[in-house]
Amino acid sequence: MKSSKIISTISVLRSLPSLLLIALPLAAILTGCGKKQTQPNIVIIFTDDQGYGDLGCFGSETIRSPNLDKLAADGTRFTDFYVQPVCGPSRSALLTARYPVRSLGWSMPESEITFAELMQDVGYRTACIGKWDVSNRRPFIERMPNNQGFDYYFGPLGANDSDKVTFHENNDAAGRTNDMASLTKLYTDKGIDWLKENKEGPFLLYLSHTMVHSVIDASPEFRVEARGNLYDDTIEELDFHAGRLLDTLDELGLRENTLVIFTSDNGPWSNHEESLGPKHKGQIGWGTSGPLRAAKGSTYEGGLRVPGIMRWPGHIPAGRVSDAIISSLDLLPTFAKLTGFEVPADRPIDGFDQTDLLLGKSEEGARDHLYYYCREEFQCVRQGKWKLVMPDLKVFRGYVDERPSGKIELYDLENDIGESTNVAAGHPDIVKQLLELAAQAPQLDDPTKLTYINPPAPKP
Ligand SMILES: [Ca+2]
Repeated sequence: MKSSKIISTISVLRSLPSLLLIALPLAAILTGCGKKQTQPNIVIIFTDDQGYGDLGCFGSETIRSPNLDKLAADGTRFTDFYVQPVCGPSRSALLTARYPVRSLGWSMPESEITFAELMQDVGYRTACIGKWDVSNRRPFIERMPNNQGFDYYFGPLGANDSDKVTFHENNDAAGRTNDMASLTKLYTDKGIDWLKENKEGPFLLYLSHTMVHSVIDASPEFRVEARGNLYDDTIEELDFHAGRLLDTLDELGLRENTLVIFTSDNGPWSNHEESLGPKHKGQIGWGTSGPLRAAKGSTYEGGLRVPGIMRWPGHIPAGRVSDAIISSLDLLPTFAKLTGFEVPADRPIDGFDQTDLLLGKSEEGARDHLYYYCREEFQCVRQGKWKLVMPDLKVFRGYVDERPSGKIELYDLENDIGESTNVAAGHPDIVKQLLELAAQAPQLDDPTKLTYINPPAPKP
């Protein structure tokens, strides 16, 4: 562990008794005395720009996704699973349980503590394969996966907007390709190899796909020319390779003791003309938010509510559909409970331990509310079925047609999932309550910490 994270070391020392409870059975595994592994393996399959409506089990009538549909049938499908509205911020929030105004998105500093680092400390082998996107898309070694908790890394540090990707393997450059159709199989092959090498567990595999971020492409065997929808072809290829990964868990006898999580980093690209830059060659990923309003970049639901699926046989109820509010922010505190590490105590943590929700001991879950951000601007808050959109918003993203209305907006998501009717005027008490909650939303503490994909040149 790095010296900059010494405070969390102190908090770990304080909790030695509970660590011993974990360490003892772990030691039993390591010494081969035949006791069952008590810490679950964890596999996260994270797609890019896949919309809420872009899976069979989330209502798509055109995409065939038998493997992920089966994953949902064997586990729990979360209808109210939230991420952040764009790539880098979504990843820093996922890895640290901290809103991007704290974890800083593309600009995530070395001092952030990821769940991978914490799991290394309790005996896990860890790998990140695929898109990283929290080191400003540059090889700043101190902010790359090997120094942020992952024993093994293979993938591109950034996105594929330019129709090519440059790989790193650990901290070393590892070639490049402009064959976007090859990426889903490549990452999956690497993931399967790593699983075989680390099957003794416990392990964490974070498989972070480039698809279906534009520029999209699918391999010839997944192209359905008659359908004429490359996006759907690309999702079907993702589903096929997710199936291969799940089959590998079965073949290695790891199905029962592996928690598998599937989700997307943000909503889909919409068909806004601003998205049709020449570099995309017309291959914008025309995903769909299903019944949700807007798309990637927006803080209407389509921007950051995405498919969420979790399977852990015998632990997570099978065939369940949950409408509890749950976020990728909640993974770190939940992993803490499941794997035996302590949540960092030296900094604010925005995630909640959702273990009881996962295990079926709670239906409502641990999360009472959720804050929504676009870039550094706080924009909305949800509590229960109510969602408040703040007035006077300044930021919007070019991916979507939506523009701020300038008014307070209140939506009843239970009865109006598409946020079509602003009911603020009829519910002043709810508006007041949510405005009080909004006043507590975390804010960027230092305006010089604005997050950028590419950091501005240093001032002379
Ligand atoms: Ca994305």
